Amino acid sequence: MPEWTLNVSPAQVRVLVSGYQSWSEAELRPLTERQAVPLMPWRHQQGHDPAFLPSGEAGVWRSHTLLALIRPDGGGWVGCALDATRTFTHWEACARGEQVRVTCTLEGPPVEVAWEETADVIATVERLSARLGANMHARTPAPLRVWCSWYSYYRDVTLDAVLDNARLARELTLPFDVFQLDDGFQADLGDWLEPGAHFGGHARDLPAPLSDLGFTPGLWLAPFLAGPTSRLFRDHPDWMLRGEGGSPLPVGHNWGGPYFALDTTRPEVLDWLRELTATVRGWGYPYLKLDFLYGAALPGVRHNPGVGRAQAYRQGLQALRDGAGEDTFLLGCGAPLASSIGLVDAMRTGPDVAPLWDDESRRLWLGDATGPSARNAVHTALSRWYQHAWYQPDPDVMIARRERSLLGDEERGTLLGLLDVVGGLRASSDPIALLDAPGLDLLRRSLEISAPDRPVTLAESLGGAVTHFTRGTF
Ligand code: 9PG
Repeated sequence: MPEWTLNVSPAQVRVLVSGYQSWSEAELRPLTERQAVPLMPWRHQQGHDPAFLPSGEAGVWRSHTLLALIRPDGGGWVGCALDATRTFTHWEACARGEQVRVTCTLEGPPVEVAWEETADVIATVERLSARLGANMHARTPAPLRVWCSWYSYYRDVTLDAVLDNARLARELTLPFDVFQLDDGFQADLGDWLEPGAHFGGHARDLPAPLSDLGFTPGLWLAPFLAGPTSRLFRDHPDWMLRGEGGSPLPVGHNWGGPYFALDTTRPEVLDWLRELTATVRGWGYPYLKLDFLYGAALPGVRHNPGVGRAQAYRQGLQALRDGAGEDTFLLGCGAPLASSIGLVDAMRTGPDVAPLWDDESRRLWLGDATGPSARNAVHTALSRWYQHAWYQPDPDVMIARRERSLLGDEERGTLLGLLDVVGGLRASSDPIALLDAPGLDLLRRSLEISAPDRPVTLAESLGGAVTHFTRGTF
């Protein structure tokens, strides 16, 4: 375990940390503060790495893959894994009197790790992050503009609602590339190929009319999950990741109950995953949002115990990529970040946006900034700006509507400004018929991709405001 002792007063230092998956918190904070640990134990699986939770002690900060310490003059130290395919890299910075101790622990086979002292932390973070991306052959495609059904229709989505929005978008010449159907179309969690009763159709019937309207059809899947009432779970209980006692391990609580994950060390599971993405690709979906991917990376008992968590995850994702083909655009979500480089085109880099700015009671009192809010989404995505070298970042949707939203005008403006800084994928979920003229104008502005066709550094995009961010005032 590499370890470094730095002769710097902890009170002088801010620390840049990132949780391992899309929804986990990432932030830049004074080292002497306390990294929050969610009070609700079930959030430890859904938003964090249960094998590497924050310690909860003041002056101790944990981070996955990359960690940076910044002095007031902008100099400091940066550590970064330079490969991350089969290994999780765990960093810890710890205040010790007038020194700081940093340790790096690998969960998985050895990988090359960089550690540098630098006069310019931001530039060094960018450079090391780019090396990691290059080692893993990051995909950095052109940004897409996506309409997604989730943040207004949620699970009540219908085939007609998506088509009505697509028709209106065409009529108003809104510049979307993709129309993406989210959660709510399927018979059950895991039974993706059969329609749910209320959806009013079958997901395979959507691509033709969407393509006729000139949009690329997109589909949401949580391909590593199975609900307890699903046919997938009933037919293949032996395919599930297990707990120490031998029964299927619940890997989270959503959809009204616990849910389970597939064990991606089983060859028959990999076959199923390949077949799944090949099937939906065959229905006419060249854009897939692959969600809740963390399920395959959790600690648990696997069929092949010789395959570690990071490696099990990666081979599951590889199977999804193989089935989908190279020409399908894959967006990862709820996914281990560094372990996905090279296999996904884009990645959600924060928790969900919601039509409200902040959920303070959950964030501050319950220690959980992984819940849906505009603040959590943009704050976390911004704190991962350097990951643009790994994939196209997805900071989640803009909310332009005034109706059915608690966001004020200023908050909508701030959300748009920060989404613009993060760059990457542009998305909206507003029911288009709900938008008045200023709302439509705001939506059009949010779909303008102002970022140049090369990655932008934080310093470039924020200009003078970079000190505001690095001082941790946001
Ligand atoms: C569909 C949604 C949308 C959304 C995704 C994801 O921790 N949680 O319980 C949790 C539940 C849902 C969630 C994120 C976290 O949202 O990010 O865009 O696709 O699933 O169910």
